[in-house]
Amino acid sequence: MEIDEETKIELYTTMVRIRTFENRARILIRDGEIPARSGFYTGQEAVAAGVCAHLSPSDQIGSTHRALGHLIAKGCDLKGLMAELCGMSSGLNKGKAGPYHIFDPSVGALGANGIVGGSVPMVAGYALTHQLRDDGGVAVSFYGEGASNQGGIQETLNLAACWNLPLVFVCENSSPEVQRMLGHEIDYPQLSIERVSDRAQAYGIPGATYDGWDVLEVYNAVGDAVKWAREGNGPTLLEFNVHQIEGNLEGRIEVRDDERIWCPIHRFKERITDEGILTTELDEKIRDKEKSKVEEAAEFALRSTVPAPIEAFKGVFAGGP
Ligand SMILES: Cc1ncc(C[n+]2csc(CCOP(=O)(O)OP(=O)(O)O)c2C)c(N)n1
Repeated sequence: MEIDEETKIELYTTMVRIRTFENRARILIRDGEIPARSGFYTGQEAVAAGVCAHLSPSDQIGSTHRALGHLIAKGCDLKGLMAELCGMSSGLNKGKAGPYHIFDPSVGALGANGIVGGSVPMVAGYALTHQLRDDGGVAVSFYGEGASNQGGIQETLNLAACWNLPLVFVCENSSPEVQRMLGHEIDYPQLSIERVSDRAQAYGIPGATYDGWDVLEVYNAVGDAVKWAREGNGPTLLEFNVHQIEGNLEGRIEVRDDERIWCPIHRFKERITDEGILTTELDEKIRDKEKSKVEEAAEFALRSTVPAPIEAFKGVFAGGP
């Protein structure tokens, strides 16, 4: 699929926004302003950007314990997001969700989920709603390879296939060598299941594995799967190999030389620079703009107030005190 220049810049900008936001959040954790640990998405930005570029606010995503990238790409308000991380009453969920359960239905972000694989069956409910309403909407479920053997995910794959749900399964595989699947350790080629996406054939749905560090490859693969789902053809299982860039990335957007080969932002920057789409001036403009938006979000969060203790009882149970 030919991808236009505007879309390429949009994908690049989304990835820069995620990296910039997470780097700022790392500093806030270090400074004790975010009173919780958070799973970071550094190195996986191409997947969230490439997936969410195909979705509108009326399409939903279900996310993981590394949700910030997904939530930002889906359009969550940066101020509300940062304030939520800091546990403030101005946060998207009034400071009650924290990093692992942030959600924002207004943009179709069903939310982070601290339960590995937990959001997958839930987001299938949105897919069923789209099907019943016949509104052409889709739902996307993000999960990791560690989650992929959870019973709830296998049941959801089965149900989505049986009911032909408009649901795209997006598995971000960060460690292909530690799959606990049949065929990995025994020599039965006819039973061999080596990739998460190999499971798709058992459910009779399309499935394939792609490079998750190549944002254009992600964009193209998801474009086909989303179109397939919107047209009523049912679910697809997409697996993206990713590399989680570990280490101390505090406050810097660039990764170390030895990490660059895996860095989706660096790779894409080189590519669109070679294509003459990204100039040094445009790159600086994008980075400055994202940095100031993230800084505004951090200032907003730091100026906010923590919820009063009584708030703990509100919005939790119907009929509470
Ligand atoms: C049901 C459940 N089991 C175990 C955990 C503890 N846990 C947190 S992260 C994690 C690993 C998840 O691996 P994967 O799904 O591949 O995601 P990744 O961390 O690689 O992005 C585990 C086991 C959990 N949160 N929920």
